[in-house]
Amino acid sequence: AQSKRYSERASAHTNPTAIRLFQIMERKQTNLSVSADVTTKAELLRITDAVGPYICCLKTHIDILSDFDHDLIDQLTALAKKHDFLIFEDRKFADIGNTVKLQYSSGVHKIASWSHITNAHIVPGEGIVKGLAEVGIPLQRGLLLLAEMSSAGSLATGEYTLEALRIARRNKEFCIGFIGQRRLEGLIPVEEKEDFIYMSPGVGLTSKGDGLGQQYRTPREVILDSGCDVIIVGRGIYGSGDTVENAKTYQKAGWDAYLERIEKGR
Ligand code: UP6
Repeated sequence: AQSKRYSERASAHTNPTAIRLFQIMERKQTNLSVSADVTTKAELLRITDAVGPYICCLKTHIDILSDFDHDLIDQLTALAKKHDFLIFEDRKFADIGNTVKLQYSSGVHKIASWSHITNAHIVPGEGIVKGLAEVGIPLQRGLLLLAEMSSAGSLATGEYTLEALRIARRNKEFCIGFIGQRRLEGLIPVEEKEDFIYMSPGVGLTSKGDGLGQQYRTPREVILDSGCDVIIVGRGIYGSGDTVENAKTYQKAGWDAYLERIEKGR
C-alpha cells in the first residue's frame, strides 16, 4: 500500500472516512495532521483557522478545553468544511465495550456526532472495537487502534502491537488503521487486499523530546523510512515561532518524503 499514491488508495478503499481522508490528502497535497493541544476555545479556533489550508486532519483533545461548548463544535465543523479537512478526536478509549459505547456517543462531548475519526487502546481486548463500532459504523466513522506509542518506555510493543493488527484485520469495516511508529503489515503477511492508514505522532524537526517522555522523529523518518501515512505534529507547529510558517514547513517536509517514497517504490 505504501508505494501507491493516496489517490489510488482512495479509489480502492471501502470505508467512507478513509476514502475522504485519502482524497483530501491528494487534493491539498498534505499528509499533515495538526494536534492543537490548547485549553481554550479561542486558541483552538485561532490555530485551526490558521493551519486549516495546510492539513488533512485536525487532531483534538476535546477534554482539555476549559470552556468547551457546542458552539465550539459548530465552529470547528464549519472550519473543517471551509478548509477541507477531517476531525480526529484523540480520545484513546480504553474501557470495556459497553462503557466506551456510552463514552463515544454520550456525555458532554458526544464525540461520535462530530468526530470523523477516533482511536482506542486494545488493552481491554476486541470488545472495545465491537462497542465503538455499534456507534461508529452507522455514522460512517473510522477507528484507529493504538499499535505503538511514541513515548519512552511504552508497553505497546511486540505481541501487543501485532495483536492490534490482528484485531484491525477482523474489524475492517470500522478499523481504518493505526496510531503507530511504523507500518506493520509485513510482520504478519496476508494474501487478501487490505489498506490501513498509519498516523504517527512524535514528529518534530528541531526538538528530540520534551522531558516528559515524548520522543520526536523527523517527517522523513516517519513517512519514508517507517512507511507511515500521516504525520501528527503538535508543539512543533503551535509551540514557538509563526504557526502558519511552521505548518507550511511540516506540510512540505511530509509531502516531499511521500513523493520520494512513491518514486523509490518503497
Ligand atoms: N500522541 C503522542 N504519542 C502517541 C499517541 N498520541 O504524542 O503515541 C499525541 C499526544 C499529543 C500529540 O497526546 O496530542 O500526539 C503529540 O503532540 P506534540 O507534537 O506536541 O508532542
